[in-house]
Amino acid sequence: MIDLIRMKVKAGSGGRGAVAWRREKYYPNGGPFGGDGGRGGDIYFAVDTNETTLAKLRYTKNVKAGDGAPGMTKKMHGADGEDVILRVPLGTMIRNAANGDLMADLTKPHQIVKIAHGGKGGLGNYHFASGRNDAPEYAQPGEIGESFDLQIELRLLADAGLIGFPSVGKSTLLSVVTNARPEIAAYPFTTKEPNIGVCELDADHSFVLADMPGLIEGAGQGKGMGFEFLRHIRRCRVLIHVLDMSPEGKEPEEAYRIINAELGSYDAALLEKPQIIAANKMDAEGAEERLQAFQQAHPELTVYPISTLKHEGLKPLLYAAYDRIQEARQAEAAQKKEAEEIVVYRYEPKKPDFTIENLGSGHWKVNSEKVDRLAEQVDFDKEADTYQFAMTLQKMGVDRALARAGAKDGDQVIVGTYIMDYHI
Ligand SMILES: Nc1nc2c(ncn2[C@@H]2O[C@H](COP(=O)(O)OP(=O)(O)OP(=O)(O)O)[C@@H](O)[C@H]2O)c(=O)[nH]1
Ligand SMILES: [Mg+2]
Repeated sequence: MIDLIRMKVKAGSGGRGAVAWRREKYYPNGGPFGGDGGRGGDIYFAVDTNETTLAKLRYTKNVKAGDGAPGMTKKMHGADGEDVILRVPLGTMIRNAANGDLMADLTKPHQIVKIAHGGKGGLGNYHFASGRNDAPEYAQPGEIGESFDLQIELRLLADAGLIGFPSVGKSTLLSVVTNARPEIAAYPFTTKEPNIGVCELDADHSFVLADMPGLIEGAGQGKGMGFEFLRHIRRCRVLIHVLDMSPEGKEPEEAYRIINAELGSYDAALLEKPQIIAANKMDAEGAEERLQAFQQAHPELTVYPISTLKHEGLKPLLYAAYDRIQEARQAEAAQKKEAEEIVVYRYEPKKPDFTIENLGSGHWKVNSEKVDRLAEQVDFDKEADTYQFAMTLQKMGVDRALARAGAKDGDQVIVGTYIMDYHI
């Protein structure tokens, strides 16, 4: 079963800015004219509700988005790199394999997340022209695209999960009450990975149901791929425990006991989940006696006798499941609300509003969205405006940071798309 894969992703790098000169009839020795490099492509993950496994990505080991093209003459932008969108099933979790950090938890249909950001394109040389240097030979290189080693895990997001020994009729039940078409056969371990379907009781009542591969004794220690299956069960809100009442099946009381012992040995929290008992194959001869024996052994349990084959007894079982799912949904919502209410003050360490980049040969760049926005509003032809802007930068600590980084009197500082002279 494929539900845990690794892959490397690399966003595109930005294209290099161009060093070019204006050479036209009336400007034989025109100024710098090199355009900016294109942006590198991003890497996205998107939920595709038609997918139920990660199988399609199994052999995808390296994914790379397109690089931005270099800038061109006449201040023309290089083309942006192609983005890549990888489609994954609902319930996919994406982790940074280097440190285990959760980068995305895709729990909503149509959710899309950007995992690796493409690098910015470098600025062309026309940005670097200034009073002191009207022929800058310098253009910025493109930024390198982000790259990650990812661990991608699928945990099925089902409201209810069908559990039980092999061949008890879990997949048959799923096929009868949902749109899913799982494989069904008379031999054990027919289901190798969970199937998922939507059970629509009526226009307003529906839930997501998944069958699980059959569990056996020792599953809680990993036997019969037990770990793989139990991982999925963790995310179900409610469990429907299917028992085989036909004489061919394992004795129901024993089956019930073993499965619960395995759940508990894997993770005690699984035993806290609401469990509904479906006594299947009631059409078989001798089923009635087995049901009675089971009920006597477990008077505390409500048992729903069904025949999946004959479509009998299904409605009461499904409505009971629906009610428990609703209770679980409401409890989750209340818990979430409580968590939101508790967090009133959150400590946010203050980040500086800018960073300083040394471009070499006396050129510096101030990287800052805030400063870029301010610069947009400044009319650099007006001395008062320019002065005001310089004062703001000083107040923000940009001058100090430049001095600390080693800027010298007369160096050139790129702010947004403008060049300023640096004076101590
Ligand atoms: N008589 C009778 N047979 C049933 C009923 N439900 C399922 N079966 C039969 O039981 C066998 C196993 O059914 P599956 O649905 O594949 O069982 P499963 O629990 O999904 O089995 P695994 O995937 O191996 O864990 C098939 O031959 C079904 O036709 C029922 O209500 N009555
Ligand atoms: Mg099955």
